Amino acid sequence: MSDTSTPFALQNLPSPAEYNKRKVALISGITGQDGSYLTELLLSKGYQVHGIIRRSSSFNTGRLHHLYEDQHERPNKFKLHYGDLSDSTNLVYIIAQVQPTEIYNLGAQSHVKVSFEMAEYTGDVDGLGTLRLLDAVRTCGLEKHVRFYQASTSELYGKVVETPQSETTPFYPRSPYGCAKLYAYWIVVNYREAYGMYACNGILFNHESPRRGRTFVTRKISRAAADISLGKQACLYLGNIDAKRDWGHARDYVEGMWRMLQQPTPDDFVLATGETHPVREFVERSFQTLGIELKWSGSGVDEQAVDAKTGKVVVKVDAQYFRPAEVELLLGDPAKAERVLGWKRQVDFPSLVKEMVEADLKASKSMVEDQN
Ligand code: NDP
Ligand code: GDR
Repeated sequence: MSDTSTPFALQNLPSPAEYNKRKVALISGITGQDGSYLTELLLSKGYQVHGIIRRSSSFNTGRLHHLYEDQHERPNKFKLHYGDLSDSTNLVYIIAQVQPTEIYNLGAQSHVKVSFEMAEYTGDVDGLGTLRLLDAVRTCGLEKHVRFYQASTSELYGKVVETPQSETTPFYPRSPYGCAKLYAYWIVVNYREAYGMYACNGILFNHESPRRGRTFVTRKISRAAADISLGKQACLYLGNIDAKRDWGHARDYVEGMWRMLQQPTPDDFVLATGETHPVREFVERSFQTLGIELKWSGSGVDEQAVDAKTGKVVVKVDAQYFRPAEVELLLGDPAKAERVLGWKRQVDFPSLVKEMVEADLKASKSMVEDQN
């Protein structure tokens, strides 16, 4: 049998039990939507939080701004490190330095449509990046010490095989993003089984918030509705408005991530609301929140909606936003997470839409350019 031990392991490590008396988290993707909420949660629980950020010519830490300032007062509580999921040596170095007790792998090229244009890059970062991080843990000899969370996704289900989708539903990804995340899912399962690592897949359905990236459909809609209501934008152009998603609030979902790493044994869990809504309904509710009723006409790529009061076209379907292959319906079954983790989403769909639209209305009114 070949030797799979780790020749570069850190020396003089305490036993796993002793090591885990500290609470030290390392987050890849800390500058993203989920990274920012997770950082808040872990700091509130007394963790020392380390994050991996990418070097960028433009400012990319806007979502952490309120926490970053605190860093000067709490220098040992929150620290950012330059790094990238495509750089193995860098990952080994960061892990050796930080010696985390929990790693949350949230870093990814996370846009499904972009993954069709950048398929190889998405495979490298979202798929192999996960392997690099797991191997970095092993290289440091920390595979029995660290708990590892992988940001898996409902995009693994892709084409509808059954609903609601649960931990036992077969996967059928429909994009290079979904395929890359499929590799990541299985390499996590494999390292758990092969090396006894505490590694979990959180199979998370769509979760949104006022911090959602601006090119994802919910935030694109909430921003446009706010700007249209203020006369700052004429029309919102969208792709497939009949796609259905199970949308929850990101703050609820990061709580579920943390809970997964506090169990006696590692396992995989779906986090979802158990409800599904078409993109069209998100559009209608967003405009309703601002007192605008929509009247739809046409069909397919010729569909559009007017403001019922003014008769102006405010929403139009645009073929350029359609995907080469679509995930038509996502509806998750969170029963296992509710039973085992005691997790339940707190924010319902109407409240989510309202919070996002009101936040964008406020930002648009005050003309403040946030960095999301
Ligand atoms: P975001 O797109 O908001 O954030 C992605 C993060 O990954 C950013 O911090 C980004 O950095 C970072 N990143 C991108 N490429 C690299 C790289 N090469 N090396 C290191 N970091 C990188 O995603 P979310 O916060 O919404 O999602 C978090 C994770 O959860 C992702 O893995 C996503 O695929 C997954 N997921 C998300 C769901 C959702 O509905 N939000 C549902 C299920 C899974 P930068 O800021 O510099 O771009
Ligand atoms: P998704 O989210 O692909 O589910 O992936 P997105 O918000 O991009 O799309 C949701 C649905 O809306 C349709 N759609 C549009 N989407 C975008 N982005 N822009 C449009 O103009 C538009 N018009 C219609 C899409 O076709 C799709 O059906 C998100 C990401 O966060 C992933 O990282 C994560 O894994 C999954 O959610 C779960």
